[in-house]
Amino acid sequence: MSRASHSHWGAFTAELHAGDISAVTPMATDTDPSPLLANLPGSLRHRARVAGPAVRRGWLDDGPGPSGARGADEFVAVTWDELTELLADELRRVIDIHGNEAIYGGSYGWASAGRFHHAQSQVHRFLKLLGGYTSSRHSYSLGATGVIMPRVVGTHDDLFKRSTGWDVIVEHTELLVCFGGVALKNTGINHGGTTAHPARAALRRFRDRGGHIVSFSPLRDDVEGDYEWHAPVPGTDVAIMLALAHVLATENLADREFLDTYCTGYDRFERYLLGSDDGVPKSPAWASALSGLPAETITALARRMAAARTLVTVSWSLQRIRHGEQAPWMGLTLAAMLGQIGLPGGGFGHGYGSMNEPGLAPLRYRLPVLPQGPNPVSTFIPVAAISDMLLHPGQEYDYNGQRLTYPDIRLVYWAGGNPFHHHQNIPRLRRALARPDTVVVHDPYWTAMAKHADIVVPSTTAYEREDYSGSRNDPLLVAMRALTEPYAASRDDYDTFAALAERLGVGDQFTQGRTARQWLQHMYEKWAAGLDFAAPTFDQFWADGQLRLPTEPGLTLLSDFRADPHTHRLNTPSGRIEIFSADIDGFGYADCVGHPAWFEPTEWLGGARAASFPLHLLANQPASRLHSQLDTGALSQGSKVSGREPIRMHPEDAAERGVTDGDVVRVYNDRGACLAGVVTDAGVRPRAVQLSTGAWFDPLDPADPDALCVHGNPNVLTDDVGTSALARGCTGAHVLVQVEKFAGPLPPVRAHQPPVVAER
Ligand SMILES: Nc1nc2c(c(=O)[nH]1)N[C@H]1C(S)=C(S)[C@@H](COP(=O)(O)OP(=O)(O)OC[C@H]3O[C@@H](n4cnc5c(=O)[nH]c(N)nc54)[C@H](O)[C@@H]3O)O[C@H]1N2
Ligand SMILES: Nc1nc2c(c(=O)[nH]1)N[C@H]1C(S)=C(S)[C@@H](COP(=O)(O)OP(=O)(O)OC[C@H]3O[C@@H](n4cnc5c(=O)[nH]c(N)nc54)[C@H](O)[C@@H]3O)O[C@H]1N2
Ligand SMILES: [Mo]
Repeated sequence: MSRASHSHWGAFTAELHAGDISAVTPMATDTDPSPLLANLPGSLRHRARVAGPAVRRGWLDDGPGPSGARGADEFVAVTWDELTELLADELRRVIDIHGNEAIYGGSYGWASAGRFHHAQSQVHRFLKLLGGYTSSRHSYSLGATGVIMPRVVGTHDDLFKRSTGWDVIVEHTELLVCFGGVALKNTGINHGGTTAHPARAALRRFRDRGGHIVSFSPLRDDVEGDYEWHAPVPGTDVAIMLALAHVLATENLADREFLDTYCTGYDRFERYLLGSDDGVPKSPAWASALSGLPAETITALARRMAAARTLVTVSWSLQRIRHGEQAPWMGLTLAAMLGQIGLPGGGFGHGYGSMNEPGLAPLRYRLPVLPQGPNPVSTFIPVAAISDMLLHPGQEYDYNGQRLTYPDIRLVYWAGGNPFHHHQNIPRLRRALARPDTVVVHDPYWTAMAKHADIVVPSTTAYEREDYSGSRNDPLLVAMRALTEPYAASRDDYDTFAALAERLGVGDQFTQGRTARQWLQHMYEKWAAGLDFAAPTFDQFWADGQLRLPTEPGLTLLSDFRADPHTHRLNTPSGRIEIFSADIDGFGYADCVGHPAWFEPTEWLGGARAASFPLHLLANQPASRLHSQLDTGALSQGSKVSGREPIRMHPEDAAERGVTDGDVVRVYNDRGACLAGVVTDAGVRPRAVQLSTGAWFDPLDPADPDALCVHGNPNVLTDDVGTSALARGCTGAHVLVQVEKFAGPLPPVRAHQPPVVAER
């Protein structure tokens, strides 16, 4: 039997055998399907699935309260009725005694691609009906961009959704200058799924037409094929961009008319650029000393950029580091100085090669949504402040011009994300998770987060229920069939919340009397009624399996603003691009001033820390899976070295440490350590090493918060510090480490084994 479904990494048809996926065929019209589909076979009945509701032994025996045993304790199997009763009573207790603010329901994460069974939407809707929860803002993906770009260009979403199309780039761009490459390993993915992957073919056509690519990146394979590769000291991109700008300013190559008409504050920025006040011109020689790139290379590139139709693109990784606000802001400023913003094929791009979305035509309509009421609790945190919040209740902090206070969280509720994947400094996270009274996790799998929970709720996967999916830059709404029966006693998150809501007296408000299937139909019909064309009935859509929707091809980012800056004024205080922001300047932050600037990072090869930890680790997105999802699958497992996550390093760095391909090494710094398997590659910049995220956290001794991770999760090493007081975004992309050969007997990898679940 075979059936079709959809995922964040593409649409497919699955062959089914014995209740599991046995083979997967990509949607026929997808000309460059994601290799991640290969992780699906065998995933539905894998032993890492959570078979039934489970409660941590210590919590069951002693009741709610802080506990350092989280992550080390055994579990006790309970029935669904027992689970519903325990969890409902605990929610009631916390709300009655501590108030709704004491529930942290941010629940960040990617979960499934479906529109209805979207775990975050479900948990948020449920908690709102109970009186609300402390929420989180922005994402680990775009923590800095999400705050800085609305302030300086009036939007962050439109930078992706309404980005310059690949078709326009192919036809008009002459020079593509990439900070962070255009990594095709990342374009397989889109939130909500994507049925076409045009980036690889577009880059090929771009080159065939005579287009040139210049890319700055520590990894040669961040761009495929022939191009001009520069591998400066990681983290020095802003210095290089400043030096490019310096050449434009001093050689009269900057477009003054564009700066006068469409921007504000260039004069203030130029004083900094030229060193008028600090005596430090941000010249190519200055940037050369920081980045290791020859000054002449920078000067020559600036002249080439001014002479050609140039698109400057900044990958998202560059804002996932300390001072991450600066790279997108400075990339925009550089593009503004070139004066090509809004011209076909010129200007600014953010995230080509970070996600499939940039370069794709947007839908003309929004997709069907699960309606959400307001959250009665207004308290929120910037998403990556989770450990700070749990460790420092009552503490004040700065964020985006506001003075906020961390709430006192008693109950953490997670559905659809994995903090042991996404958060930095896992030893600190484990101490933070010991603080609340209760931790609740819904997940289909025994992730490290589930193993650290008190109450574990077994969710179905997207392939065991009906849904539909799509994303805002993809023309197809795709029906997701139930491929198999739910595994063991797992339940849809919706059904779990419906039962809890019923017990807590808000059952009717939560379900509105609908089954999941009725919700799908209801959401579809409500949506279809607002369209200006006749969509098929729900039954027809479901029978067809997909619905093609009109898109807006041929976009150039900010072309309407360029054509008419008054009618299309930007949503910034000046209505223009803010090269100087009076608002940000007014906040007085030492780590984010009124204009883009170079700040010395902590985790970089040019600083004092590199004396102890001389390698720059790139914790980038894995080519072999989406985050931690399906780490058990064939593609992910096939990439491991002696069962460990691969660490790629330059052959000279390996030789210096007496290690070679296939060796297991200990990667460490003063925060933690993990094992990894060596892969040498001359396409990695010397003194940079790559250890992608996503290997399931696997502590050698689960009772020790500082335990060695035997599997290779880089977040045991990363620093839990925000980008700046402005955005407090995630900074997990970079960390300094040392690497040494692992001498001892190799500990087994147990990450994908369930914990002990005792019968009652
Ligand atoms: N060091 C470092 N850290 C990083 C990054 C980095 O570059 N470097 N990148 C960051 C970025 S950009 C991101 S987006 C985050 C990603 O972090 P996450 O989104 O938290 O990671 P995922 O592994 O996708 O976690 C999704 C979880 O949802 C579960 N799930 C799937 N379907 C369902 C469902 O239907 N119901 C429920 N209840 N659960 C479900 C999966 O099993 C999985 O455990 O990581 C961040 N962390
Ligand atoms: N296969 C796969 N694709 C994914 C994901 C996944 O988990 N797996 N996750 C998706 C998600 S949620 C997101 S947010 C996006 C993230 O998209 P990005 O943040 O852009 O992805 P990364 O792979 O972390 O980084 C891209 C490249 O930037 C380079 N880089 C790192 N530091 C520097 C630097 O200082 N300077 C320069 N010039 N280059 C640098 C690295 O070599 C890296 O390969 O990816 C999405 N795509
Ligand atoms: Mo992300």
